[in-house]
Amino acid sequence: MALLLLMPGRDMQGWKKNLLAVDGALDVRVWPDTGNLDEILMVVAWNQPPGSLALFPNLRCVASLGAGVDHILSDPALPPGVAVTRVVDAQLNRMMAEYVCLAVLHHYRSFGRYEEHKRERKWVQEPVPPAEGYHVGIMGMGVIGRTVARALQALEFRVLGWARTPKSLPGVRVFAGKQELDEFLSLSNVLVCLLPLTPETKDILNRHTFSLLPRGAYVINVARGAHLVEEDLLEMIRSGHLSGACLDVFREEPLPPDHPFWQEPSIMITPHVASITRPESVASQIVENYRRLLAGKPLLHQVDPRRGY
Ligand code: NDP
Ligand code: OXD
Repeated sequence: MALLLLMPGRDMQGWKKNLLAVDGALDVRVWPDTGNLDEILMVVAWNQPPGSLALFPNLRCVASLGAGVDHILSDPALPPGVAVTRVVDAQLNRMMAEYVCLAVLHHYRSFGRYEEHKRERKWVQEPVPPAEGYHVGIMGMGVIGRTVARALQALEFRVLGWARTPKSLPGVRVFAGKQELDEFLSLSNVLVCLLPLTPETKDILNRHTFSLLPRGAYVINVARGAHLVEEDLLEMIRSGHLSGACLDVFREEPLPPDHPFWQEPSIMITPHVASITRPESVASQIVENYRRLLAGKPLLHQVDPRRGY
């Protein structure tokens, strides 16, 4: 039986080395050198080619290389009944916390304005909003959202959260479900999207959502491009309702060179790097799941396909 790395565009040989460092006896194969298709029990997938997940008659598990599983659950080639797992990793959480804190501070301390002033050789002191009236609202209070909340709290930001189900977190007011979304939005001076992409959350960052944010609010999308209705963001920035956005994910990646976001001065763009899975950090949980599969034991970090995350 074998484990297949199916992650075109990633350093698959590097991943193989890291998996073998955990267990040198593993049969690890690297796409497209699959060998006998019948022997593939588990696939580690990211950007998998269309149709590829249907090639393995004895496939029992598809493991996402990252925290999100939308690319697997939405793949029509995923055979029914195959388990789907994801990565849960302290390093991944920490990197995301760094990125979001940086983006929030960039907005809070007007660094975008200082870049403009420098271009014009202007010595202008921008006001700093009183901390008590400045709330960072996080959509998605999962493993990563909660780590981000703690990092922002360490900087003494007022943090709000929104999740599907109620939860209590020290010092964070968490709103739950559609019925509490409007109030959450009305209080969020910065809106951070850390939701999984599901049919319920697709397009959630839209004109209506933005219109409920306080005037001058800032949007940070580090989840998935399909959460954001791109033309609505541009419209709300151009009308002055939103002060800008920091975007790490896009409907089309890489972002096409003629995309209007490149021209918008108040949109910060990064190329899906907010947090990156490091093979040396997660190899052991992937190997552990492969062993559990062989032993018929429950898997770590298995997602619920009906819930979508
Ligand atoms: P989790 O599965 O741990 O958490 C998901 C959170 O979203 C939960 O709090 C859940 O609520 C909430 N949620 C799900 N659906 C809804 C809904 N319909 N309404 C309200 N809340 C909802 O995910 P992670 O924290 O690990 O990761 C979040 C996402 O971040 C990933 O799916 C991925 O897309 C993205 N990501 C992006 C990276 C990047 O580099 N840009 C890197 C890593 C992740 P509840 O708690 O009630 O279940
Ligand atoms: C992830 C990502 O989901 O990198 O981990 O986007």
